[in-house]
Amino acid sequence: DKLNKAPEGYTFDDFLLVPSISNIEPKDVETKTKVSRNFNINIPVVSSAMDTVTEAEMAIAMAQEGGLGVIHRNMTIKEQVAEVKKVKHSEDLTIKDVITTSPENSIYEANVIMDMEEVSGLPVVDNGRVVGIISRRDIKPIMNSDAQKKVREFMTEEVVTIAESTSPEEALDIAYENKVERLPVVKDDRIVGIVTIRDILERKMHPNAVRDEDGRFLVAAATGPFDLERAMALDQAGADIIAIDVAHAHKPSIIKSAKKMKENINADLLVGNIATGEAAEAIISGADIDGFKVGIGPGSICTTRIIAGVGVPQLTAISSVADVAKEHGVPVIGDGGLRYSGDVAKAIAVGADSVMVGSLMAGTTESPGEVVIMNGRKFKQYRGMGSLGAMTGGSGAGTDRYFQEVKGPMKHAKLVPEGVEGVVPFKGPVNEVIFQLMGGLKASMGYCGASNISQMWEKAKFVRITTSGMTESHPHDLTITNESPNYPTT
Ligand code: RVP
Repeated sequence: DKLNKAPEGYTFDDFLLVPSISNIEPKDVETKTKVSRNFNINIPVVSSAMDTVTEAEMAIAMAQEGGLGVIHRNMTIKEQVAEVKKVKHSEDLTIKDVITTSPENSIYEANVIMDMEEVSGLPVVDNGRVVGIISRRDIKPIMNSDAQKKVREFMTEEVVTIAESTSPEEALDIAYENKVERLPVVKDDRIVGIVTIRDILERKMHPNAVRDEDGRFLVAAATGPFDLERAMALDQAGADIIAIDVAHAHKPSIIKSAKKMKENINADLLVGNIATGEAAEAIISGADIDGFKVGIGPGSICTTRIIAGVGVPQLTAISSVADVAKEHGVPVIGDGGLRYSGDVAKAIAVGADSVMVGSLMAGTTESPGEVVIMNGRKFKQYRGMGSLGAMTGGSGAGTDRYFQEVKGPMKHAKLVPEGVEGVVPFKGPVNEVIFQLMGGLKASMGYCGASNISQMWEKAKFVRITTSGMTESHPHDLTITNESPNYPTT
């Protein structure tokens, strides 16, 4: 009887979206969405809190593209706080630890400083006051003849400076008007930093970027289910969203802990992972949370469904949670199992506000780790947080993610992994991967007649398919000779 009553569970390959009447062009589609109660992102993609996926570099790239990165927690609190701060301060226009030279230094010394610090100009500072500026352009012609002479003799004395309150636009105007590349920032006659045109222009190159009220990139960070100390430190460091990161969040002890965390932080709080409407119901009624992460076992590196025999196929899981969450205005992130842009479209169509991707972002330039070459092809490491490597490396975050007891030193711990370790093909920079993913999603929304995410929830219709339907869907009856950027064959 238990089996007769069992519901069916479906995933990405069990359905296709049905094309419907549409006057929507992909280029006109709006992909803005809620990632948590109080934060919007411009593309519905979040990178996983995994030690081979998201540290500061990935989080910056995701925010620049309009998505979000969740900094993993397989490191000390101090290290994770530093990663959050790197993201928050990555675009600070004023470089505070400004490198300077003195008027009494030799040209040779000034040149060494520029080489070592990789800058092309230096403010000349005497007792904290800017008395000049010297650039590579000034130095180059005299390096052979006058290297021993003093900076004082060759520096430009008329220095254009700005105040701390100068806006990026004003700074750009001032720099152009005066034909200078860098502007020392001065307060009470003393140098407190420097702004370069290059930094201002770089900022303008990402029109889709997601920022907080102060113009800084949005960033999220993971904490353990009971790690209030970490949550509070991340909150203090400026994380906009904190994600409780655990393999099974439907537990009274975790709901209690989430309630307490929420009361102690300003950031939004995401709770996950869950895979059922009942879990969503229980968590919402026990804690005032700001978002759910859905997915038990769909991850490409995950073995939970095999080792524990537990899970819910991902489309059914998203749909079950979204039905409950939507009634309470709680956004849902569909986490894991996405391989193609079509999967992103299906996850959203069934009710997700956004998706979380591990494998799709692992192997990019911005993911942690080095490129390795095997059989002439480039790869990067990708591993589950429940894999032996991740559980015994870093701060051992994987052990409490999977409720494993560790007695004594980690290296002697007996662990039951729920994930594997491997490599994925090197994919180049995040922006290229995102371009393809969003191109596919927008195409899908065009086919479905949806001009934004909430229309996708309302309008998209599914057709149930068979294995032969899926076989027909993939390229067939040819040997692919030219790999597409959005359809990898290895
Ligand atoms: P995927 O994108 O399919 O690679 O899945 C990534 C997701 O898998 C993560 O966001 C996380 O929810 C889950 N994960 C991470 N580690 C493990 C594991 O070791 N089982 N699973």
